[in-house]
Amino acid sequence: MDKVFFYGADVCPFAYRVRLALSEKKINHEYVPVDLENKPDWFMEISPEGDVPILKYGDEIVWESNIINEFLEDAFPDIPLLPLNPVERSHARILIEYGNKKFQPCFCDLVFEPLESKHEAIRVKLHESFKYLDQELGKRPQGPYWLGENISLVDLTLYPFMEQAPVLAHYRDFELPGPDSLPHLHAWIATMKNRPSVQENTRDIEFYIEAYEYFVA
Ligand SMILES: N[C@@H](CCC(=O)N[C@@H](CS)C(=O)NCC(=O)O)C(=O)O
Repeated sequence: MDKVFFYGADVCPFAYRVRLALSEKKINHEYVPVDLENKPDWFMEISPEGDVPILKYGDEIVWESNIINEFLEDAFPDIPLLPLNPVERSHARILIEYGNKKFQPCFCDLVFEPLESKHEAIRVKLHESFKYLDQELGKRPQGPYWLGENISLVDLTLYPFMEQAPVLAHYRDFELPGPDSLPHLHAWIATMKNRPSVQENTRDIEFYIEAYEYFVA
């Protein structure tokens, strides 16, 4: 089998998606942490956008967190993280698409927007997005994961931002509403926190607060 190298950074929520997939699929790999504040030349040579995460499979490079996770799904199908039924697969991808195109850009806008005068409008949008996720999850009462009893790429795509959300309270005055307001989301977050893949890779909020200084500067 071709050797798998994973280039990431513990602070990066996109890299976290891939760490979770590697762990869930029990893929033997070598993790190479990259210092984002001082990216080495060898890394810039292999990373098309200068971003983590990057996966090296044999001599080939794969990039973009969700594309990497889909690649892992194709190359290592033994422990699946997408449903086998094509319709259910497409529905999973619609949720992933929402996470990528609506929820996560809003989260990142709040992190990266330097003008305080613009923060309130983004906070409102982000609250709406968390509410939308909670309502969507509520329509899937079978649980405990997004697609039912099995963890999937949907969980892995969204969870890293849940773990890092308290950073927004520290830097951007954004409080994640509690279980009264987001009951389904909080129940799912609690389930994820117990997952061995999360426990192997989780970092505490103090770590994120310090590491995010680089992003919010
Ligand atoms: N769309 C990319 C986003 C990756 C991304 O933004 N990575 C950040 C770290 S979280 C990065 O490497 N930034 C380069 C830098 O900080 O110079 C993905 O999903 O993989």
